[in-house]
Amino acid sequence: MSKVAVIMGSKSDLPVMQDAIDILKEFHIDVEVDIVSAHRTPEKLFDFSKTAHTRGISVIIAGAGGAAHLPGMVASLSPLPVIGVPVKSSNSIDGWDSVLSILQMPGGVPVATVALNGAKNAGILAAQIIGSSNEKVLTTILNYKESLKAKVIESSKNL
Ligand code: RP5
Repeated sequence: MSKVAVIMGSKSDLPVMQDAIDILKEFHIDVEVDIVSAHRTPEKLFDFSKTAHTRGISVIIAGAGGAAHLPGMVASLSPLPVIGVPVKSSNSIDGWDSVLSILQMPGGVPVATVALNGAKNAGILAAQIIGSSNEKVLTTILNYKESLKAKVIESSKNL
């Protein structure tokens, strides 16, 4: 079964990144969680990125704030799809620094960037990537979409 790695630059990113972990667990997808700092543990970043695809991981979700180099550097080293989560951290000016650091990648090295603090969508996107070649996960996503629709229909009934 495919696994998703959820990594973040600091433990302080965990309250935001927990949304990705929670939705992946709700979808019954295996998750590996770790702290990998581009600036404080560059050797760990290198080792993680070079070996992730050899350990059954299919998608990497990487969250960081401020001068958020983690997702881009992981994408530069790993053959796996990388989803970047810009985090509005304590050292972020207003969140735009995190967004642009992750979003504005050079040609050839994509990072699929979600909204500021958008870890839940990162988890859903990772599941959709796995679901494109896994019938069971695809069914889970279809059911999730149905549940979103049912919630809206239910709330409009109760107005
Ligand atoms: C970034 O700096 C981390 O991803 C985090 O968002 C931010 C602040 O880190 P701490 O100082 O809280 O460890 O590299």
